[in-house]
Amino acid sequence: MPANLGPEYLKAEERYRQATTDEERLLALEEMLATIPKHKGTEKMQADIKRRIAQLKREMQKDRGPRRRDIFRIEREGAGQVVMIGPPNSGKSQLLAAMTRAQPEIAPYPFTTRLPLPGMVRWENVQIQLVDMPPLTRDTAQPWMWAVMRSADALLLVVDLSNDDVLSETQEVLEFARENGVVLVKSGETTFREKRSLVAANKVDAEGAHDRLDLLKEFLAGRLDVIPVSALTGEGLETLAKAMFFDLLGKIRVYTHPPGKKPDFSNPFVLDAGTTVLEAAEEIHKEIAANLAYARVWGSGMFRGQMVPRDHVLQDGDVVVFYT
Ligand SMILES: Nc1nc2c(ncn2[C@@H]2O[C@H](COP(=O)(O)OP(=O)(O)OP(=O)(O)O)[C@@H](O)[C@H]2O)c(=O)[nH]1
Ligand SMILES: [Mg+2]
Repeated sequence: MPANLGPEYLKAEERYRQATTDEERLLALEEMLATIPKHKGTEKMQADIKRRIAQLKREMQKDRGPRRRDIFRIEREGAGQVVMIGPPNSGKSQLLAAMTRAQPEIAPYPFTTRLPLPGMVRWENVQIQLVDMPPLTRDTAQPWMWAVMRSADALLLVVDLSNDDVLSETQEVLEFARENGVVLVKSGETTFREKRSLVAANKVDAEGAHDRLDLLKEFLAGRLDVIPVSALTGEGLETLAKAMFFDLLGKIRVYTHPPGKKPDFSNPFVLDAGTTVLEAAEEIHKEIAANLAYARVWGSGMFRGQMVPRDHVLQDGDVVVFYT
């Protein structure tokens, strides 16, 4: 037995043993691989896990046919996939309808939404995929919902400021998710179980909403950022879309063009914040990266077309021209 297997790995292994379906087995194996300490002593184990994953995937491919899980898999589109979660009736579907062209069912009673439904949020010159989900409650949550949440780029927790129970509802969702291996965190680097998340405090138009908003912020104490919105009046939706792009997905927009041409500002390259000139070249065109001599950058204040080294970190809105 090699030393230093962490508690996360041991839990994943336990989940693998308890798994009753191939999907659960696969998720557990992938988590085992992600959490196993990477050193010489575990090389054999790592290889063994990889072999089991490959074999399981082959088996799952074999008995194809229209499989249940395929109905619930949502193809990622745009700058990133943000999955909405929250208590019943908080206005998730209304928010999807307000921010995208999707037409979900919306009703004044809980448990309206039964299936995931994606839509595209258009913000400035980028698009973000937003996915509506059924409410997340202990009595009604389906196993596929955890799979959708885990494969999302980020989560948007939608809570209801018209409801006196907003704090307990919020806490309940956070706890329930954590128990199922989905930990909502603010931003930055995340581990396997953590998901970058943001709270949309919806129905800010309702009576008493601002008092509840203050309580909610106090309750979360900076653990998660809170953006007050109204899916009904549209208040805060622009701010929310912007925060989803920059804070939640951690993206920037960069423009480029061949030397001597004009950039196309309607068509940005969407890159991770922190991307360097060389990494950008790699994303945009491998050939350029291989022969990159230097680049010029316009934007981010002090840069007016000056030469920058390959490890220069790009900012949102930069125009970069590569010279090979
Ligand atoms: N006042 C107000 N009402 C809202 C707002 N957003 C949604 N609602 C209302 O809240 C109710 C529930 O909205 P839904 O969008 O169906 O809520 P949901 O979270 O999708 O509900 P489930 O699918 O059951 O989880 C509806 O009556 C909406 O019209 C808002 O910003 N302000
Ligand atoms: Mg709904």
